[in-house]
Amino acid sequence: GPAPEADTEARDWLKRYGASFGHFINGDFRPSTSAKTFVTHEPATGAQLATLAIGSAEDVDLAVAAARKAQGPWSKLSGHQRARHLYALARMIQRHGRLLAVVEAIDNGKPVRETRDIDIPLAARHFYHHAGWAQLQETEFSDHNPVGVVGQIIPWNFPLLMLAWKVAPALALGNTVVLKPAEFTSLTALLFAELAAAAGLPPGVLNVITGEGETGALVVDHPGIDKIAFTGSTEVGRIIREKTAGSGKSLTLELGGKSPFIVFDDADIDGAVEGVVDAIWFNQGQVCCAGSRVLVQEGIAPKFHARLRRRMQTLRVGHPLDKAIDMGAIVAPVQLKRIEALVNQGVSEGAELYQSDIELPKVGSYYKPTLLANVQPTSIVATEEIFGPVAVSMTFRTPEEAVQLANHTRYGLAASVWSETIGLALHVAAKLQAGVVWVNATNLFDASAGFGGKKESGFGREGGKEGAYEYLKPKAWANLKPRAEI
Ligand code: TXE
Repeated sequence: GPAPEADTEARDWLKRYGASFGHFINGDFRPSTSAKTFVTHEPATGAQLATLAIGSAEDVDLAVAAARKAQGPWSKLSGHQRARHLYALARMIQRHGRLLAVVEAIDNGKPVRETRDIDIPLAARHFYHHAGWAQLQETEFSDHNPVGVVGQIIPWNFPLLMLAWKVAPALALGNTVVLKPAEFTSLTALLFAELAAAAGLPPGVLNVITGEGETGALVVDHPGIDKIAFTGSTEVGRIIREKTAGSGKSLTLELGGKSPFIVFDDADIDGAVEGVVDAIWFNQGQVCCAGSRVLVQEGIAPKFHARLRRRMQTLRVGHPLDKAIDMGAIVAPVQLKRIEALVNQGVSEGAELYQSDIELPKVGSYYKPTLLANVQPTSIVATEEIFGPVAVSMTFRTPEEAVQLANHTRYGLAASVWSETIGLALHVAAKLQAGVVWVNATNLFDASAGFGGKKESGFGREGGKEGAYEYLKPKAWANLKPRAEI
């Protein structure tokens, strides 16, 4: 069952704030200038978890002003000095890893085993990695300046990890931040802000404004912000792109996906089945690069589906703090309803529905591991991001047909290719329209590898040197006399 002492540590942290939070501005928590609040719930039980402030225009003004004031001195620190701050943040995440993991699991509904082993360590790693880029500021980026004050808007599927992906490179390269976490999952951002202050991060370098989409829009529209970095739905990404066009603000977008997972006849079948488990049932399928479209070569299809369905039966769904579970709760009832509606529509369009026979917990937002087989490429479940534990599968005959099916989407975030013939896998990988292609693997991330999309999955990269450049502006130094001759 749920781990009781871990639960107590998290509850004590919430109690310290009376389960009611203001914004984090200029190094301190302060109440909102407006009286408007919203309530965040525990996906596992539906119980009320905390009351959060809705950021007003005035709150955003204050945060931007604090970030602006801090940006000059922050950017004038040596790369080495900024690196020390990033190392301190990384160590803080590690030292409080258990508390962060439990708060994240309670707030988001994802298994604590995953937050403990994946979300939190990867977040720490991201700060360590970017401390390295800060160290190299003077040598690698001498002809670049920081962008300035950055507005960062993040989603709820990997709350602390998405914070790390955005905050670490921004701070490393001399920018300051106004962060707007997702309304379903603001708690680890607030806890991180508390830890950052304790680690000695100068006031104003990182500000956290909570709220819903309207608060996000206030950040996007604020004239004192030089860049917006957004991860979230394609719809909101489109609005932000339109709003920032012609505003002088820089922009990076990481949006939805409908990533193909291609299994050839000669694939290691057990490896590929485990791959699907990771691709679509990890984090309840709420993963932007989830391998949600399983494309299987005809010859292997019956055997592959049989094994996949058998494996599905063994997945355990339950309370996020229960370390024996494979899947936790869906982030919110509204997302659960969206998943149910899409699956029903898929079935009405002719898909074969397979779900495991397990019983779900009686309360809370849970959904069974699901497979929709024999899906038509034009069916809504083959084209729309479901963002839940639902794999859709189709078959193909030739590699050319696999490539065609795989690229038949408006998205282009990730892809996964499974074959024991490496020449075939690489040949196909080269033709896939995706920002990242995994061969005989899936969902692999590293702070040093730039992650991002093609097509309507967005633009810009997070992680690695490409990601560092997203937080810099090049500056050419004209030290040559203009010359007319060619
Ligand atoms: O996303 P939103 P939602 C997809 C996924 C999911 C769907 C809806 O398919 O089912 O989006 O999720 C803020 N101006 N992804 O509704 O609304 C919002 O407060 C500025 C994929 O939660 O895009 C939150 O902080 N900001 C995705 C953030 O944007 C606005 C992860 C994301 O919320 C805003 C999440 C506005 N007008 C959902 N409106 C991925 N790529 O990983 C909202 N926000």
